Amino acid sequence: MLRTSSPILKPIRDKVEAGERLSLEEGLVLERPEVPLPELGELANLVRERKNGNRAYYNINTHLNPTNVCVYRCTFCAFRSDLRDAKGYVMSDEQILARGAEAVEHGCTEMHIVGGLHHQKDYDWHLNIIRILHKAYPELHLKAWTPVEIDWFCRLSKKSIREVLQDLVAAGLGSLPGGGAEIFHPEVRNRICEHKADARRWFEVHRTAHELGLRSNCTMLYGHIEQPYHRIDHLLRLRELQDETGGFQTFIPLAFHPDNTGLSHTKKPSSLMDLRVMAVSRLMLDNVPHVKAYWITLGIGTAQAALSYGADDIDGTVRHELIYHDAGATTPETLSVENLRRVIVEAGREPMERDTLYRHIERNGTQWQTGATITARA
Ligand code: V47
Repeated sequence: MLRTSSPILKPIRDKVEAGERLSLEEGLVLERPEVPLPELGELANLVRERKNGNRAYYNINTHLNPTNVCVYRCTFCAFRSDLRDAKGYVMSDEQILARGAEAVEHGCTEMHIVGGLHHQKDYDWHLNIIRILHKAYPELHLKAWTPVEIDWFCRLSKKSIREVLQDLVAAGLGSLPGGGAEIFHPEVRNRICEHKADARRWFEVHRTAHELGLRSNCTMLYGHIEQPYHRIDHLLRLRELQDETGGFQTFIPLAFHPDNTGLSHTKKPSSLMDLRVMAVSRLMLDNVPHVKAYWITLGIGTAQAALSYGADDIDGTVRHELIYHDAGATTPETLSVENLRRVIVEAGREPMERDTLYRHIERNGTQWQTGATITARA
């Protein structure tokens, strides 16, 4: 039984307590400012603890962005570069392999790989990144390329989504990250990233990945020009595919960082908005096992609070993160395992290391082995 008492939340509270699904209209109620945030948090926490108990997951991971040169000009992006800009770069195979070596030295279980769409790099250049890393470091899980990139590879190779994903799996791809989702609704998408893969294509890539047995994540970029309706619509579209395939592991709400972007006139979302979006996401996405409070974008304090507002994961050690730091993130570049665990314990949760596929990791320093699969209750 919950302590909440607000009349506006009563019918929703009854449904959540009974484990029933919330509608679009109810999602819009949750978004209303008169709904007290602590009560919303308490409801989301009920779902979070039902699914994942007191545990909070983290992993030991690193990022790789092979190039920032990009043909697209998404207004929210501070990372992209033109080929001739001073900040433009392309990594060589040696540099990429050195990153793999560094990851293994640090005991990483995962490398998160995304980048710009470089108009002078062919399909095989991208495939080769996965191939050489997997060959040299087969123990490292490669979580790579968003649907925006997969769609680009389809154009480069004239292959279907399925064929491209099959090529990538054969090269060593482990799973897909959640990026490129932004906001699906065309009223927003057409204003912030009109050139790139639309919602239909984004879902086609994840559906095909799930059909091939791959797991993937999903995200939502919030706190820019979108309205509450667009966020709820976004969450319901994700919930619909998850009903169909069950292939999403975790949802990550991504707080917009405006510095050095085409939307630099907008303000970064407040911590209160971050917590509201976290809680609403947990309540609406009743079929996604995990919700992640990505500390890089939220900041440590808000990520800690988010562990009581629906989130059960804080991502990982992270290293070489550029997308948020180019856009003004003031969080550190990496957190040590000791610090990650301290952050979780301070938030009153029990830290548990996981791999990308949510299997428990048994670790002794940089040596590790995969244990049992962690199952979140439906
Ligand atoms: O798709 C880009 C977002 C995403 C900005 O799957 C921005 O585990 C805020 O998807 N302010 C990439 N957000 C990051 C991403 C991700 C991160 C961590 C873990 C996982 C996972 C996925 O970052 C992009 C876009 O939505 N983004 N620029 C910005 N200025």
